[in-house]
Formats: sequence, structure tokens, C-alpha cells
Amino acid sequence: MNPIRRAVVAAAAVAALAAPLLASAQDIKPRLIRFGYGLNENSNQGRAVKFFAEQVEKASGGKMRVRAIGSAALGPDTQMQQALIGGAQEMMVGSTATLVGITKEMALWDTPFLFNSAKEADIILDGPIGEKVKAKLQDKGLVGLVYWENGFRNLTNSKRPVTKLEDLDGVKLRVMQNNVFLESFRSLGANAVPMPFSELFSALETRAVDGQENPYNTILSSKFHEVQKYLTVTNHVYSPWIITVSKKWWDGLSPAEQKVLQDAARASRDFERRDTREEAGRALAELKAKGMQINELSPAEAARMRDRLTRVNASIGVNVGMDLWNETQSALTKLRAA
Ligand code: TF8
Repeated sequence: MNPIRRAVVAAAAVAALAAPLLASAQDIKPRLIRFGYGLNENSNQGRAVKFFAEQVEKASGGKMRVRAIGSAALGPDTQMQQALIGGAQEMMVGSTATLVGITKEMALWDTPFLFNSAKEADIILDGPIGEKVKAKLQDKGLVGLVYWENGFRNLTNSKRPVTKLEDLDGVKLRVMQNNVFLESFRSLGANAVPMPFSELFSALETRAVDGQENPYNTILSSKFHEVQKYLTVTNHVYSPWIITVSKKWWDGLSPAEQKVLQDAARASRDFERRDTREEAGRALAELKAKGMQINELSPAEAARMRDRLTRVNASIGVNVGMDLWNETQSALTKLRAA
């Protein structure tokens, strides 16, 4: 080989080695990601979105930037979902419960007392059943990345201490825009009204509604203790959050960009669950210190409430499909026997 030819071959070899690196750098383009969420910046949700944003920026060498927009400034969950579907917004995190109008299978997670522990929730949500439900979003223009923990929900109100079923009679209770929640609380005797979360604080403050139900973390971070006196420990359902992406936008991303988002989402899930559980552990005491009256249900009353609430189960099974319902029940049975 003559020297010139040798130099050309050597240069080509160097270029070939560098190619994958260059290709992946070119595969990541400058992107601005509008990421909406409903709680405020100082909530578990806000902290985890911030964590996600940092991960994305780090992994993309600062090319992909996440603009986190909290406090429902881009609208309540249902409005953001439509913006994602239409491609006007890239990402969001919100309750799976507000997705049921788009993907009926999401109602599986609304089943009262479905999970006995956060550990059970993690296993089912991160396992094949959670994946299957998440995958259903794709036909509807959304890509689900990971589930976060909203948490076990508890009841608050400003009217009276709720220590038995009858205390709920006539209590005007805000629920999420979701039929299972609506039916569940109607069956308990409450006057349940669906309302987006973004309107809830002022509805409680003006007494347009008497009460609501959410995890301790949210009751605290949204300052509901300022407008709610009584808290009953019900743990009536485990609520997941889910990170969703506009499929229209996602399909235009390179595999490298999609990987950045997927990896960051997974890391944010682990961060969020750890942070949420740690906060939940002290939030109840803090709510008490801030003046809320905490009521525990007697075992007999808890059983009565549970019995009433789980009457909606049959209709959830039919709605999400009996195969999915049965698969979930047998997975839980197996888990509990282990
Ligand atoms: C609710 C939910 C909300 C979440 C949040 C806005 O009661 O628990 O806290 O959906 O993402 O609406």
C-alpha cells in the first residue's frame, strides 16, 4: 500500500471507530420538553419532576431541556392529556384515575383495597399487568413510561369527625373525575361530586364542598389542613401516578432520545417512591401538629366501609375486562401466598 493510500485507510478506520459516538451525539437534538403536573413545586410530585428534568439534561449533555410546569398551570389532568394527544404538549404526570375516559383499563387501579401494601403495588404496577395496562395508551396517542406513587388515599372533611359509615351521610365530597370513585363514595352515602384537582382548594375554602380524599402527602403539600379539620384514616385505595408522553412527539424522537427519557423516567420512579414514602411517614404527624383531628376507624367500622366499597368490584371487572381482572386477582393471591 502506498503511503497516501495507507493514510486514507487509517483515517477511515478512525472515522469508523468514532462513528457510533458521533451518531449518538447527532441522534440527540436540542429539544424543549414541556412537562406539566398538577401539584405545586414543593410537593412530592414537584420534587420528582425536578429530579426527572435534571436526569434528562445530564444524560443528553444539556441538549434536551425539560420545562417543568406545575400547579396545573397547563390545565388539569384531562386537559393536559388532550394536549399530549394533539401534540401541543410533550409530557405530563398525573393520576391514572383521570385517564379512564381514554383507556378504560386504567380503572383497574381504582379498585378499592386492591393492594394491601406499597410493595404489592410496585410488583403489580412494574410487572406484566402494569405493562399491559400502560401499553393500552398507545392506541390512544399516548406513551406511558412509568408509574409513580401518589399513595394510599385518606378522607378529610370540614363538617364532622367521620368514625362510622353514617357520618358520611350528606357530606359533600369532591372526588376525581372517575366513575369508580363517584360510585364508591355514593355507595357510602356521601354526596360525591367530580371536580378537577385544580379547583379543589378553593372549593374546600368556600365550602362549596365539605371534603375530599387524597394521600397524606398531598393533603399536606396542598395545605388542605388549612381548610379541613377532620381526617379519617381509611387507606381506601392505592393511587398511582403515571408519566405519559405525546405519542405524536415521541414517534419523531431518535432511539437515543427515547432512551434518555426512558432511563430518566425509571430513575425518577425510584426517587419518587422513596421520597413519597419517607414523607408519608411523617406527614400524618405533621397534619396533626397543624391542628387536624385524626380519626382511626374501629375494625368493625373499617370492615363495614370496606364491604360497601368493594361492591363496585364486579362492575370494574366487567369494565376493564374479566381476563385482566382475573389475571390481577390471581397474581395478588400468588403474591400473598409466597
Ligand atoms: C386528585 C389526585 C391529584 C393528582 C395530581 C393532580 O385527587 O390525587 O392529586 O392527580 O396529579 O385529583
